[in-house]
Amino acid sequence: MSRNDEVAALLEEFADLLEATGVEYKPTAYRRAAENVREHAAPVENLAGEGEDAVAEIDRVGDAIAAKIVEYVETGAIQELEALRSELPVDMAGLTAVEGVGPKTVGSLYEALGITTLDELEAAAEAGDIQEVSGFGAKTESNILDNIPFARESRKRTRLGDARPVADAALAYLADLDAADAAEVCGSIRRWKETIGDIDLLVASESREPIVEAFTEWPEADATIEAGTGKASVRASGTRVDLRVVDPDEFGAALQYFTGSRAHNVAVRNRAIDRGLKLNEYGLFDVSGVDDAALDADSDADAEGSEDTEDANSDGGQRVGERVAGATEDGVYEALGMEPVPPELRENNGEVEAAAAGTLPDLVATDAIRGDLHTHTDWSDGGFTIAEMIAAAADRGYDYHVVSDHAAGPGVFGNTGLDEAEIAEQAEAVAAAVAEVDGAVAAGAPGDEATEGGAAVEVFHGIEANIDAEGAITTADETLADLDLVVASPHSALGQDSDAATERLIRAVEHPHVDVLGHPTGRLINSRPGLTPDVEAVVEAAAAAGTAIEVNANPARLDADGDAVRAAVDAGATIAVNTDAHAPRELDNIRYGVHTARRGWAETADVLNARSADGLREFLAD
Ligand code: DGT
Ligand code: CA
Ligand code: CA
Ligand code: ZN
Repeated sequence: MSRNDEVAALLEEFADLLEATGVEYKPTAYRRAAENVREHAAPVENLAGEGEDAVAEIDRVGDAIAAKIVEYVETGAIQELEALRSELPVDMAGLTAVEGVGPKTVGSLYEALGITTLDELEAAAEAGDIQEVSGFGAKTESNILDNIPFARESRKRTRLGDARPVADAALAYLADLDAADAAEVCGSIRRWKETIGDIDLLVASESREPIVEAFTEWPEADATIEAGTGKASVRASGTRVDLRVVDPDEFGAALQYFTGSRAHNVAVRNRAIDRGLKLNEYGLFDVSGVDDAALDADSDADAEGSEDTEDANSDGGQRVGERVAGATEDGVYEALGMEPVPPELRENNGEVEAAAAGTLPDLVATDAIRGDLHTHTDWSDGGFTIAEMIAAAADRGYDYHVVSDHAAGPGVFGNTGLDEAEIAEQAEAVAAAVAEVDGAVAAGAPGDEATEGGAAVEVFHGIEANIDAEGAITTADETLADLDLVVASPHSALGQDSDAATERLIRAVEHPHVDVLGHPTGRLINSRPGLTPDVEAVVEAAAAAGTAIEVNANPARLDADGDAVRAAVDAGATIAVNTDAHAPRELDNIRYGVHTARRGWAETADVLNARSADGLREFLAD
């Protein structure tokens, strides 16, 4: 965690506690300041060294917050925050993991009933104490009770977006060690699953001890869980990180094995057996000349403890027969007559057969993305100006960028959403920002001079409109018609039943002005289940209507998920991968969306924003 991240987290905690104690407006100010501190290029401790005025130079950081930041950097604590913490000694993260429970509810329930933990919340709800608190009713109480198991369950697995940066940091550290020949992440994180149980890392090296020792000394590790011969586990950022060190000539086989999934591995291993081969974490072996007794001695490659047999002389027959592959992972697949299988597909959902037939999809890659179709600015709930967001898109070398702030409507907080007059006003502001930002041009006619060289980012004015509970779009048609692009998303009534959700989303994708269905279910990973529509029916309607299905790349959402993308691609629908960025740095989240689309077998040709600006225009014109 950088110092800026650390201060931002404190300001966010501050905001939650203020909100819990019933303070108005201030929490929003603290959250916006947090966002800007996190994003700020200069280290906050340097600014603090220069004094409060320097800190207050950060956008949306006023004098009061600047003073608190200086206090923190100088003393290691903020008095007022400490006081709030002792006034409200609650497990905020645990309690707010329950859908429908926000900081304010946490504050009220602490004051009335002294609830500080999830267990206490559950006990109080079961005892019927919550419905007695003013402002709460029997309905709220039963909702809380219903949502507690999900909240508890969800806190066991780490979201990909939280784990991936930890894995990347560990990988960079290990790859840099002199004794490491090669290093890779494996397990569910290499498959880009939306949540992960633990992080798995693999290193190839002739000398295991120095690698294991260096790993336990990794500065970002909070504790060592265990350390043995050739393997170790540490805890970092609340997640378990497993390391295995293997011989370089066995690295490919180990990588294939430890990437999983188990179901994929079973299918691949069966293919090996059919060909008189034996596949395990040590290699691929030709066992046609080996007698059955030797094979039976270790036939269960899955046996618990088999990993401990590392010495070639006491490997219990794991390295039996003639080695035909194992140094590289591609070599393992090729020796089995298969195309190498991209990790995202390894769930035994047809990829083994496709790889054998040579028909694996040409998956979309992150560098194929040419622009973001769903981004926010400070005109709604984003933290940055239109010009700042356009400049960030230009910096990334995108061909185009869509400004799509929230329209007013159900589920959009307070007055953060734009009404029709404000949308018209914003059109002028977008034009002004385009004129101001170097390397930006207005979304022009095809063949626009500035875009021909490919250097400029074409800016489209869009909107994120709201789909109400019945599937109507809550912004006027005339306004929608004037916009370059309309993303329509559900933000309210996310607990409605499946039939209603299906009808709602079908009606939305069939709306003539809707171009993209944004975060179709509205789920938040580990915190809100979201809508549960009949996915096939929705994607078929989208394909027929020419409306794209969004993969929202915000790692809290990843919505549509891989399974829904697969259904959409099978139905012939178009996919859009968007970050929904509220800050420049969030444009980087695009990779989470792309890898989710890959889990859904999406090819480059399926993805709307992998097309040229002209291709995008053509889609929008239809
Ligand atoms: P996770 O951590 O729960 O998100 O899921 P994974 O897939 O990362 O599972 P993990 O960490 O238990 O093991 C990593 C990979 O190693 C797993 O995907 C497949 C492989 N593996 C581990 N143990 C076994 C086993 O007993 N049998 C088989 N076939 N594969 C295993
Ligand atoms: Ca794992
Ligand atoms: Ca593991
Ligand atoms: Zn949204």
